[in-house]
Amino acid sequence: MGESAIGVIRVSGPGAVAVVAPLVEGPTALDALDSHHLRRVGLVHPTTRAPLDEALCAVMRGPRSYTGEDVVELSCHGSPALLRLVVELLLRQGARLAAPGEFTRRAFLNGRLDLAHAEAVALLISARTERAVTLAARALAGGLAQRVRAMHEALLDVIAGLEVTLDFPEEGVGADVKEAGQLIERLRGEAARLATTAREGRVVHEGLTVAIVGAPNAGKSGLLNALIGRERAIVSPLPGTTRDVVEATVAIAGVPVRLLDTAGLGAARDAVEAEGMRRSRSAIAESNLLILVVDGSAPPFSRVTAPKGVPVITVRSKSDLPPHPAAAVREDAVAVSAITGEGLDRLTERLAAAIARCAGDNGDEGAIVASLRQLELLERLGGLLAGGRLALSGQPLEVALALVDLRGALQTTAEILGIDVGDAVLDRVFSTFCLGK
Ligand SMILES: Nc1nc2c(ncn2[C@@H]2O[C@H](COP(=O)(O)OP(=O)(O)OP(=O)(O)O)[C@@H](O)[C@H]2O)c(=O)[nH]1
Ligand SMILES: [Mg+2]
Repeated sequence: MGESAIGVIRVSGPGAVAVVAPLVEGPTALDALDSHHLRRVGLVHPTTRAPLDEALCAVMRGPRSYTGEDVVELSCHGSPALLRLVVELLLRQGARLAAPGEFTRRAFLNGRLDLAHAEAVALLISARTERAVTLAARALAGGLAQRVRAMHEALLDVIAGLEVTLDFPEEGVGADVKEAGQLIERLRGEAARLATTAREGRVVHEGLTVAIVGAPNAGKSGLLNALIGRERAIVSPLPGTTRDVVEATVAIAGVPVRLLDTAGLGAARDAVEAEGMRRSRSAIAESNLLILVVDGSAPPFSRVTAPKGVPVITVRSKSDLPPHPAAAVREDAVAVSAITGEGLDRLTERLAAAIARCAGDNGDEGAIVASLRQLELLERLGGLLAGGRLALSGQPLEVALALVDLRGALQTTAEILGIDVGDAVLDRVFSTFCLGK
């Protein structure tokens, strides 16, 4: 909590008006305030009646409120001390502090929004780039929920049809098994597509980690500074300058990218350098992509090996200096000078292309973002539908077996939408919310 222009205190529940009323000065009867109107009120200490603040007060009577309950919001001035005092006085009147996400949890329990919608609220609040905001706003508008609800309905129909087929095999009633198989195959494709775009959406939302690695003195810290446009890391002609990992975040292709400048890798001369190199190796291990910096103006140095499957972009640094005759730099290396800025654009383009391979580059047409919970469920859904499809295409047909998978798939779509989910799921969803939402 810090100083701000205003600070909003939100009270929700059947007793909201009664809890706030003793703090409101004079003749303004909170009870008589019109719902959904802002009113300027004097706030006073409930027993001494000493003035505390002039605030704007809104009463929003349930069920037409965020939580579906009576809600009172006080927009006070943003002094942390004042806000703490007002909250304390409200607690003495019988309120209690809300748990993280409790307002949204109540909204969900009161049927004001579905679970996918509630999760979209959390995604929107934690979005860090414009592109992440676009995806979360689409989730809030029901992008994912609509598509999953359509699958849920289709599954209900096909399961009902297949159950009839199973019960009356001779009568030609119920679902046509071949058609049902085709429908399930279509749903499987849809689930797989949703899972893929949701996985890409999570990259846009959470961002990527990129370590800048190479030999001591290769120009790594200079490159970090040039990429972010400020002197974040110490640059010096002494090899072994960087010891701790230095972090900075930039947005590339709409994705938040955490750049890690690391200690140069080589033969350590003392224990501190050895610890620095150990940190470099763990930075490499947690990275999605590496920038390998090779000094083209110096003789070749020990090579850095990237973990399997992690893409590497090689940079030939210090391109403003004449190349060293023995320097061994890959053909496809990007020549960059941190001093003149040459090659920085090309490097950013290469980074953007590599990031697009993880985050999708379909111009966000139809792209979605989902919570981790939803993503896991989408992947499970695809697997169950594939199982159901397989059971219906075999000889002999195994309709009963297919139904086991399809009922699982139906249950999974219900869980994504938050129909019939238990407290454990709700705890998991709402614990990721910030306080006060
Ligand atoms: N001419 C030229 N010199 C550079 C460039 N980039 C870095 N240098 C110089 O190279 C030296 C090492 O640069 P750093 O960025 O500190 O190298 P580093 O890879 O971070 O080194 P360690 O942290 O010691 O591993 C410094 O003297 C820099 O001024 C460049 O693009 N051109
Ligand atoms: Mg350095």
